[in-house]
Amino acid sequence: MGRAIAILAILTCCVVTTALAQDYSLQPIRITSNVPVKVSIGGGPAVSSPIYRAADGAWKPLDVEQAGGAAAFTQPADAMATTLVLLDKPAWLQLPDDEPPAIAGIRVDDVAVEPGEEVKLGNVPRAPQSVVIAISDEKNPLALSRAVVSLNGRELPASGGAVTMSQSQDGRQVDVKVTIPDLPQAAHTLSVTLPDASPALNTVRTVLSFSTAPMLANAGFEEADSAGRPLHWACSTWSADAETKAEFKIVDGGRTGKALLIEGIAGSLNMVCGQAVDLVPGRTYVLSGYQKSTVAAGYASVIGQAAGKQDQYASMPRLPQAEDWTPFSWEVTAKEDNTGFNLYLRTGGQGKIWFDDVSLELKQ
Ligand SMILES: [Ca+2]
Ligand SMILES: [Ca+2]
Repeated sequence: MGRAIAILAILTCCVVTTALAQDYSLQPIRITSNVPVKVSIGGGPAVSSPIYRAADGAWKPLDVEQAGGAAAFTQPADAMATTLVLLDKPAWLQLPDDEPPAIAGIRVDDVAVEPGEEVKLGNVPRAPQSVVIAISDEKNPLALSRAVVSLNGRELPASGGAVTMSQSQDGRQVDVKVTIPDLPQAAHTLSVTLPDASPALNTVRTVLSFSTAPMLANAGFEEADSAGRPLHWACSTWSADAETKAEFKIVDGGRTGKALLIEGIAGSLNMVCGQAVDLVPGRTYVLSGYQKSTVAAGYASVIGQAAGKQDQYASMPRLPQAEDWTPFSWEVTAKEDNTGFNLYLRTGGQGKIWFDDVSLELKQ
């Protein structure tokens, strides 16, 4: 059975290893019993420095009888419930080892990013082409044959792309290089799982997420709801009074197709159309688009939250009045330690402003 599984693993395995790589996999025997069971293993198993794990986690020598091509032992009294047995302890194995490997470094398109169990790259103009994850273990080699690399929940290379691994001579350091295939405009996750080659298979996992979707939905203002307001944008008046009258509409005559019209008509007028944006704190973004207007009142703001309250409140200078479609551009850096960012297109007072072909992108 164990052999059949091993063959299947070789056939389906995605991993290309270098000539240096050794097979560090072990064949530990897991025994679960509350009474001392006698275990006999036939087929002439290799027996060398046999050990077992006691209930307190310590590894101890195991008495093994060998006769007639079989190895037999009794589950020791201090290893009730569940224990692991290793009949053939390789010279490289260091025990005890209860620590999973560590993520020593991550490089995305050759640029170092902060390593961790969760790495959020946020919105990117295009998918990375290569991701290299350096993994190391203090005590034992890494079990490359048990590595799992998945893109959007599917193992590579079934999901496209490729994985190569290079392992250090002692086996304790591995660079996992993932070549990312062409991806649709959407949110993506890449996960890498790798255990050490100890009997417990202490495992490290890291998940990188990134999105190649446009940061703003319906940024060309072609889609309206049944009330004629822009889909994916929340439009409202802030600090309105009883006289406030304003309109938010998708209208014809855009720079391309349709456009967003915000019109202040009467009363106190502070008008916004906004949507949530997935900004990474510390990164700089460029908002660009086109506007025309009857008054010099339009602008945009990014508002972030910290500790559950509004914190970052960044606004661009007022846009000039413009009879024809006029481009604008504004750079904004997402404040550290903020989350829950929203971008607002806005205007104040009476008058009309049209927005079209807006985009928000990470600054290169
Ligand atoms: Ca370890
Ligand atoms: Ca348009």
